[in-house]
Amino acid sequence: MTVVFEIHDGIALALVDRPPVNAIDVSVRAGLLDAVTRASRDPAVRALLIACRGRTFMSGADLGELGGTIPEPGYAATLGAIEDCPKPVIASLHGTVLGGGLEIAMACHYRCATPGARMGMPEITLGILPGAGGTQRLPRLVGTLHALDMLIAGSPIDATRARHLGLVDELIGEDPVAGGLDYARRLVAEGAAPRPTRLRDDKLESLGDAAIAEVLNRHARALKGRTTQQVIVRAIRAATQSKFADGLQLEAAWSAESLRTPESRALRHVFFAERECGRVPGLAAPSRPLQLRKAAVVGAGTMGTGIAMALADSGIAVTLMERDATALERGLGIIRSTYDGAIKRGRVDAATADQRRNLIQGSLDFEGAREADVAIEAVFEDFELKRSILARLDALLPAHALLASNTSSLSLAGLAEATQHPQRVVGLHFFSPANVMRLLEIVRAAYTSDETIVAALAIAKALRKTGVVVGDGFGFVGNRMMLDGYFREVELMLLQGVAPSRIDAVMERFGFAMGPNKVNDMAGVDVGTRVRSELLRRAARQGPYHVVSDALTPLGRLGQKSGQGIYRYEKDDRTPHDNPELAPLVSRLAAEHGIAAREVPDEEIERRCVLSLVNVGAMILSEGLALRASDIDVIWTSGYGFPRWRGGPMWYADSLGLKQVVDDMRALSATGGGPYWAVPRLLAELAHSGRTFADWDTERAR
Ligand code: T1G
Repeated sequence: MTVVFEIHDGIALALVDRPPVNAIDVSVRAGLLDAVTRASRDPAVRALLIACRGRTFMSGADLGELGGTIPEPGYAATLGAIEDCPKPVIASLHGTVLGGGLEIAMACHYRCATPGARMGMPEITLGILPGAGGTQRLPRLVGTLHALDMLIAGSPIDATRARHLGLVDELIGEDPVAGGLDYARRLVAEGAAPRPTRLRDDKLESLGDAAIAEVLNRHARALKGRTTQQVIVRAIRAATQSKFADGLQLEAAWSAESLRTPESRALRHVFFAERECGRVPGLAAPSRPLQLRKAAVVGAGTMGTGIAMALADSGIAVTLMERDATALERGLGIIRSTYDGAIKRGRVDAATADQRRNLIQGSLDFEGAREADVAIEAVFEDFELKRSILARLDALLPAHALLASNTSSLSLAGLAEATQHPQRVVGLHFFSPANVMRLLEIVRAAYTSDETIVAALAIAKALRKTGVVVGDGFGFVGNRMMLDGYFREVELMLLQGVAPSRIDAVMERFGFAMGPNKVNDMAGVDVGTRVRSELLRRAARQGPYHVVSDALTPLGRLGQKSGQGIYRYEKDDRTPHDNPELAPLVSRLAAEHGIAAREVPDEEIERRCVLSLVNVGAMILSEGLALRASDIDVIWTSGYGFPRWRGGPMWYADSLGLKQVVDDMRALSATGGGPYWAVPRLLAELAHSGRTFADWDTERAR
């Protein structure tokens, strides 16, 4: 029974129980409708309380149900019945009250909330216009401007703010059922009457274009390339300019339309892909829960300090180890200034920052590893140095502990062979800044045991990272696609005389937050050169292969940090300017590699950049270095800035049609990329059989 109906001293209780997040499907709607009917008819009932079992009130419509026709009773019928109930209906909120869950609450006459409740309308993150009255009732409860901001931001607000805005009428204790019943009894005792939200117009004010533009500008960065905000604005206008019933109908029609957009289908794909990537077929459930109280991190450079903060931010005590006091002090200084900056930007309060900072202790020896549950080495990319560090840590760590390397290019198996327990060695490939970036590539080497992978996935969850398990190949997944695909093709276009700023403009228009040449300069041209030199020890690559960057590095043209790279930078300014030195260097290199300059239209720039990713992605799948095409989409959308609303490179290829993609790759092989445009076997097969990468994932999941 999804909705349990009980009566407690004249108060009817509709208790929703659909784990794990009480997502709303037809059984929930039918159960609520039945509860309203029974409460209305029973003379002993004075009011109806709607509450939920488990960790949260309803967290939205069941996304699985949104793909097709929504079965009856639908949202309009269910929420209309709640709103029209002749007795007061109260919603008692706890956990994450999102989307359709908040819409149901807003159709109730009164709302109370536990202190930890958070509520919001995240539909924009899924490319959907709320479809259950949210855009029509929210402005009536919190005012039009706040409603617009909440719908555009998509992020939840806490119970105190909700109380302040009038979305919640009462804050109760920790128990939503007991507290809700108390509140309902008090309302009945006070003679509170039903209070349909649709009739509450006092906060409904029309918004002028300037006010709307101000809200959109405030979220401009997140809205880049998006369209859902436009229909949200239309729905908000309808709320202030039409009768409630008309606004509701318009919203329902526009919401159904939004569900059919490629943008929404892509965003929902990424939502589920991020939940699927944590599942590795064939892995047994852990024999004991992960113990993660203490960690050891070796290396206090950019990556080591970021990893230490990611651990401390999740409440884990960290020993940060360095070989000399200067390097250690520098690392601890980076940590101090990072937390100070976070306090200044209001990202964290001073007390929390102190608490986290104090969880990180510096050390000039490895003794701290004796009590660690996990040790992560994050020193610079030197094979022998990393092997010696892993061997020393392995000798000190307790038997249950995990031993990890943050390498982005070296053979994990080769590193693991330096230890006595290679089965507990795993790659934890963080992305810079490691305390911010959500992606974590979990690299499985030939020796890595199932238990170790299970523990690594649990560490990712504990750090609130998106952990994706990948194979121990050349550049793992993300970097391989960047080096063999995207950035290699960019460098070829530079040799063909295309200006870096044009390539960056095209890819930023495509939806990347930053163009590839700017990323190269920001990350450090030398970093790419060093990673490549390590990688090319593992496997050769046909030239020209990143010859521009690898010519800039020895010249000290390292990018932003040296004032020159692909672009030129003024002192203390990150604005890229054309670099007059680049063109002559490029012409010389082009001549050396026999590459002729030619006109490359914008459309071709985009196609070569994106399809080079798809090409290498398909090869990686063929080689079994990624479990799912959707894992690759997660890696690129959460680690490399590929626009989420395009679903990731593999989903995007499906949306183009794989037959077209194959034809394009064959045509592109004539543009000079030759062997890099050979069509991977898997891709040719899928295109030939009219299947997609998504089909391939589904087939393999069976
Ligand atoms: N539908 C279906 N399944 C859902 C779901 C949903 N809305 N939300 C979560 N799940 C599944 C998820 O796939 C996972 O499954 C499990 O629940 C736990 O989730 C009409 C149209 C609530 C904050 O956008 O943000 O309402 O992997 O791992 O980290 O206008 O889930 O275990 O098999 O994420 O604790 C609006 C989406 C919908 C909220 C919990 N609602 N969910 O986070 O757990 S649109 C949302 C979340 C809508 C109306 C419109 C998070 C969470 P599995 P989890 P978590």
